[in-house]
Amino acid sequence: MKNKVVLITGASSGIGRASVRKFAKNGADIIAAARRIACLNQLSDEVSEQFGVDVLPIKLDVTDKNAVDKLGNLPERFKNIDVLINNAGGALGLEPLWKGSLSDWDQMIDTNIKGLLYVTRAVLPIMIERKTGIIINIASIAGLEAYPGGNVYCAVKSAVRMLSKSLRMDLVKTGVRVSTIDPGMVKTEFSKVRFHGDSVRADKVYEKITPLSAEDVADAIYFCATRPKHVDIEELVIMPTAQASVLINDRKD
Ligand code: 8X3
Repeated sequence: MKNKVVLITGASSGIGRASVRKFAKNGADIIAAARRIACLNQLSDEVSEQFGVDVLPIKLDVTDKNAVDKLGNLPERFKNIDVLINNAGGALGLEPLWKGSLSDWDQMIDTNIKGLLYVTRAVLPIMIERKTGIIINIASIAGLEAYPGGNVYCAVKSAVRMLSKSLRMDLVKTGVRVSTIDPGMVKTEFSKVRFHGDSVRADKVYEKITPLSAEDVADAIYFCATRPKHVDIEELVIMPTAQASVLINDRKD
C-alpha cells in the first residue's frame, strides 16, 4: 500500500476508523472524511505519528453535493485516489413502516445512496483516466435479507449492492474495480445511532454473543483492496460465527 492514496468516508468511527488504521499501518496515505472533524484531527495525528504516513482529515457531509464537489480540488499529493471506501451510512430506527420517521428515512436514503453516488461520481474520473483504482462499497446483510422494521435500511443497502453491480458493468473496460462488502453484526456505534442514542437498547444487540469488530471488517476491506489487478472480489459477506442470518443468532445464556 506504499504510495497509494485511500479515501475513506465515515472515517471518524467504527469500520471507517478501523480502516484508516489498517491502511495506514500498511503504508497508505489517507484522506479521512467525516462530519466530525475534531475526531478526524485526533485520529490523523495519532495515525501519522504511529505509522509515518500522510493523513488528510477533511470535514465532509457526503449528502452535501457542493462539499463533495470540492473533492476535485484536493492537494496534488492526494489527487490520485487509488482506493475509495464508501463507508458513510447507517440505519435510523427499527419501526414498522407505518410508524417510521420521515426524517430518518430521508437521512438514510441521502447518506447511504445519494452520498455514496456523489462521492463515487466525484472520484471516478481520475481513476478512469489513470485506468486503475478500486471502489469498495460497504453494504450489509440487510441488503441481502429483509427483517421486520428493517424496511428502509434494507432497501438502501440493497440499493448499494445493485449500484455496485451495475457500476462494475459500466467500468468493465476501464481497469477500475468495484467490491461490495456485506457485514452482519458488527459492534460499533451502529446500534446507538439506529436507536437515537439509547445505549441500553444498543448494548442489548450485542449481548451474549461475540459480534464482529470494526477491525474484522477493515481486514476484509483491506483484503479486497490488495488482490492482484486482474482479481475483483465482487461481493463479500462477513458475519460472526454465531450469526447465521439477521435473526438467527447463537446467544449464550
Ligand atoms: C447491520 C446489519 O442486521 O443490523 O448492517 O441490519 S443489521
